[in-house]
Amino acid sequence: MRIDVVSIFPSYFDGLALSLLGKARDSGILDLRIHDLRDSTSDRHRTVDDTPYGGGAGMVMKPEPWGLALDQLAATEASDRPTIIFPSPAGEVFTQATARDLATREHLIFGCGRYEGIDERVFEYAAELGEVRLISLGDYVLNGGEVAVMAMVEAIGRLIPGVVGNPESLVEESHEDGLLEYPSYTKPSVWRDREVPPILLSGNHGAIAAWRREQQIERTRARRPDLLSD
Ligand code: 6GU
Repeated sequence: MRIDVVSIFPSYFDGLALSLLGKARDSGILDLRIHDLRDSTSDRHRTVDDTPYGGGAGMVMKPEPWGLALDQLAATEASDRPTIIFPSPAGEVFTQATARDLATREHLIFGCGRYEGIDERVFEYAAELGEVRLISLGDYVLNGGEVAVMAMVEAIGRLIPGVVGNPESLVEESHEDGLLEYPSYTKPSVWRDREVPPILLSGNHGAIAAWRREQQIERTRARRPDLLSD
């Protein structure tokens, strides 16, 4: 899978060289490339923003650098029509289902906005190059798309076959079956007077599976009743 990220703060993404995603990049499963939007400017000051038409607070990202950057990235051999994602608090909410969907794509391009946003015509133009998605991490506001894209790339990247060593660990996770994960314990069996639930030491795999299921349902009801309502 090919993933391109465009940002005016490319060093945010240094962390993606670490851990499982770093390994996936080294092995060639994931071709992840980070691009500086300012490399697509043509003035001496490498300007990426300007004041909003109609007035108002803050600055808006200019369309020209985005047009150049998207033209270059959409024309790669990675796919005919990339999926172009703009992180935005005004977008659809990112879920595990979104991650599963995006993990099947050949080529993702993420465009990280800053300031008050990107000139609206960029989204219209991008739709000529690929499928455009505006995606939010949740109902709160970040200063820009970078942190949101880090989260999305990690959630998507770990679903690419071969990135997570043991595929079973992908199945037994919060949200994969619509429920929160069951509690986990390891040695010692007693720690600071607290015992591991005895059923986990019983060796009865059927009873353990049933107990874990109950725990999942109980936790989901207590913490995330919204997940059970449909
Ligand atoms: Cl994707 N971007 C920004 N700037 N803020 C957010 C977000 C995205 N998702 C939640 N808050």
